[in-house]
Amino acid sequence: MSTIERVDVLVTSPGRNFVTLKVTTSDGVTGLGDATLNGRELAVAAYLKEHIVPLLIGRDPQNIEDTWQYLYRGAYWRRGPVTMAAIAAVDVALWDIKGKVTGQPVYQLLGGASRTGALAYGHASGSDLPSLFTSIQNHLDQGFKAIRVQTSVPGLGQVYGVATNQKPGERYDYEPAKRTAVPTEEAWDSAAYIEHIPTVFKAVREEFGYGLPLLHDGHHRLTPNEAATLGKALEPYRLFWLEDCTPGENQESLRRVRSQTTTPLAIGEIFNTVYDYQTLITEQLIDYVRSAVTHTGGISALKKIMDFAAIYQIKSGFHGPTDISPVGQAAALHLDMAIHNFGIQEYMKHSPETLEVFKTSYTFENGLLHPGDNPGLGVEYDEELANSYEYTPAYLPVNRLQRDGSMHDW
Ligand code: EZ4
Ligand code: CO
Repeated sequence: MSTIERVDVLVTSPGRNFVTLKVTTSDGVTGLGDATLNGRELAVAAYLKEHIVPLLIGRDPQNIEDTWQYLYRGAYWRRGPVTMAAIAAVDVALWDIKGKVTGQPVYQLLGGASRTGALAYGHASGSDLPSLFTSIQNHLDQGFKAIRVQTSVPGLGQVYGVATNQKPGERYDYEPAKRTAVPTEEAWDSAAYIEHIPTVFKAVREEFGYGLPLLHDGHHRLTPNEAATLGKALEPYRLFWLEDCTPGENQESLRRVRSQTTTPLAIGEIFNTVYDYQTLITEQLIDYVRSAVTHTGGISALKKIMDFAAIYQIKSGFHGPTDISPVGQAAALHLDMAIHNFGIQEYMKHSPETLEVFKTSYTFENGLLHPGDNPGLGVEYDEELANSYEYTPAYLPVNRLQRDGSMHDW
């Protein structure tokens, strides 16, 4: 029997921080898993090193489900982003190994291809309408067939999702986690935002027409009633979805939004288990599951969430910002290929420096992502190059109300 012989927790920082788990079997097969938790990376690295790696040595790498249950139930302390990112990294690395051992790309092991590729959406942004239009056009020129739209809000400074450095032909390069000793601070005003966003979508529809799927991320800032107001105001512009319109800890609060607007709703990038979705799914309060494989316990767990969601006609829209490593993104793409209720996949291209450390086999053609057909996930990690990039602390920003400086959701 092949056993898990060695497990390495690899931290690198080619412009931004990534934590990768590398599992090596006694047969010399290696598997990779993503354990990156933006702004809290070393907590997951320590959880893995101190508490999980010792438990993996000697286990049978083939038994993915048993290992998942061993780490989830066996810890006694369940759930939470640190634990579930660590379990995800193990799960994904074992799927990578199973793919390599069987000579199959992971999506084949998950049931095979349900589609020719995963419809991807890119991130356009602008501080005003002309720069936003340039950014949208830039994405269309790169082949994107669906686009997320974020803009500045009059009277506010830097806000979530707006790249400051975008020129025609350049890669959208918005990284909210800044390499500062303490988080940067942004100012917020929900009323100004709710007033402004519908005017932006009106202008974008007038310029680009109604055929282009458009998305928007509210980034957890509104109350249920404010979110309902925004959803209604956006109905004429037929969004593909409105994401994270309100924080999701209280699942029941989505009832108010859902009952008041037909704008499709997506949520879940900070959720970590199926229980975070239970009410949202069974009451059909959302249309799209936003989880990342990396933050939801891996391929095994997210596949189960999607099978549960399928019963309620809810689709996937997995999280794919650049703080999900290429390993995490590849894992999402294999799941995207296999599940029936795929919706869309977020895609922010990683920097050239990142893609030198992580050699990927996935492709982006005609608006669709494909994971490639290499055995396993199709990602290789250049450890020597990775070691030349030292970990640099970075924090996501915090948000304060412009009016009086109260802390608000970022
Ligand atoms: O702010 O991943 O939809 N995407 C997002 C992301 C998150 C970052 C946080 O690390 O909301 O840009
Ligand atoms: Co989001």
